[in-house]
Amino acid sequence: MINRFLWLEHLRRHRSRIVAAIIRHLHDSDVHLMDEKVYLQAMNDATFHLDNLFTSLEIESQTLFNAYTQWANDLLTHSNASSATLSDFFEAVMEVLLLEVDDIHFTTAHYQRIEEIISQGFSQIKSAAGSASSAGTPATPLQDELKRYTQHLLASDRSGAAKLVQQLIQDDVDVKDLYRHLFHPFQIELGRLWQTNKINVAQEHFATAATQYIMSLLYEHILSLPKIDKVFLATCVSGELHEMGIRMVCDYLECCHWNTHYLGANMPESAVIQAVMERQPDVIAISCTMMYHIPKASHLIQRLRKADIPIPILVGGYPFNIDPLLWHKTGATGTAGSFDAIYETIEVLTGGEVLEI
Ligand code: B12
Repeated sequence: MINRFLWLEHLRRHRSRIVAAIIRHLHDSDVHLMDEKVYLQAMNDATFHLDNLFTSLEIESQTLFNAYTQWANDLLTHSNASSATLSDFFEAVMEVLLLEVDDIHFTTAHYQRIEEIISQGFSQIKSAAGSASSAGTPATPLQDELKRYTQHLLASDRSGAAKLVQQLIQDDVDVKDLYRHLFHPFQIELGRLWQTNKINVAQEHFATAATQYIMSLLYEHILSLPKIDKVFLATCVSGELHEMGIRMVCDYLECCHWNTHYLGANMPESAVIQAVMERQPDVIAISCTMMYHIPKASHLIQRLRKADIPIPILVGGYPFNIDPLLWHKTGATGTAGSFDAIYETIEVLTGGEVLEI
């Protein structure tokens, strides 16, 4: 279970004030000369870094904080900001937090814990050139098709990408392979291109929306497949906008003859619980991409358990692929990363069932 640390709650309660103090510390006397847009951006960035730091401490995951510092460093390097910016930021965090030590809510020992996680995070950063590159990826099926699909969408050619997929269906390519070897790697590559400043937010949004559209063209086929008497109910935690991953998982499981009940992004806890009560699924799946949403996944699981719902609960998404011990801390029954591993896991959890056609 994820512990609720009172000292972290204390810092969270004072987050806005701490963020403002960090900005003042970083920009010194220039702070009142800052353009409003620049100031708001600095506030957003600082809040984002702090939320990730506080969550790493709360879930006690050095692994995730290391991944975060690497990611933030890569992002800043590719955005042409000075590579010292992130370390400047965390130095300012330590200066500001020193003034917060009051020996009652926030002690020297807590301060040292923060110092330790930050210094370990920084000691493992690799140069951005190596860490965010896609070079050296092994050959995969549909590799050429993936290249062409990417070319179409980066050239804003949605119908070219759709025609390519329709042709693959006509050529009897397994729909599951489209998820495994086309849509999934394409979305990951899109993230890398955005992070390394090779495409902008609009290009990323366009390509993601186009992939959603192209996936929807497959639904007639996917939903008409025969189904076993099993239901997989899937949701994102509240605040979480990344729903493509769990949507793909649902489509994939429909191809494996499961029924899925997909709730999508940003689901309020009570509505998830109500849907579970009404639908009575065989497996509940909770997806979470942003690290700072992990406590919400844990909280939702606690509420489901308290409601005496004896259904296996899986958690998964980006951070769970980085820290292999994380699922356990959320109180879930398990996790899995790849489509095949997810299918195998739910088959094991529910005893398997042979499709009778
Ligand atoms: C598309 C996208 C978005 C879209 C999402 C649209 C949508 N409809 O889903 C939008 C524009 C909303 C978005 C917003 C943001 N994004 Co975004 N996004 C992406 C991107 C490019 C692709 C996501 C995706 O489709 N992945 C493909 C799927 C298949 O992968 P997946 O989700 O991991 O799912 C797999 C497994 O994890 C698993 N799985 C998933 N869920 C579950 C659940 C269970 C129970 C199980 C068992 C398994 C499982 O199954 C899948 C198959 O293997 C990723 C890049 C990436 N590497 O993922 C960035 C990425 C996740 N985003 C990122 C960021 C920073 C953001 C923003 C903060 C940007 C901003 N400044 O606003 C916001 C945050 C929004 C929020 N509050 O949630 C970063 C996160 C980095 C980090 N360290 O935190 C990434 C990694 C980009 C990058 N490389 O920098 N994003």
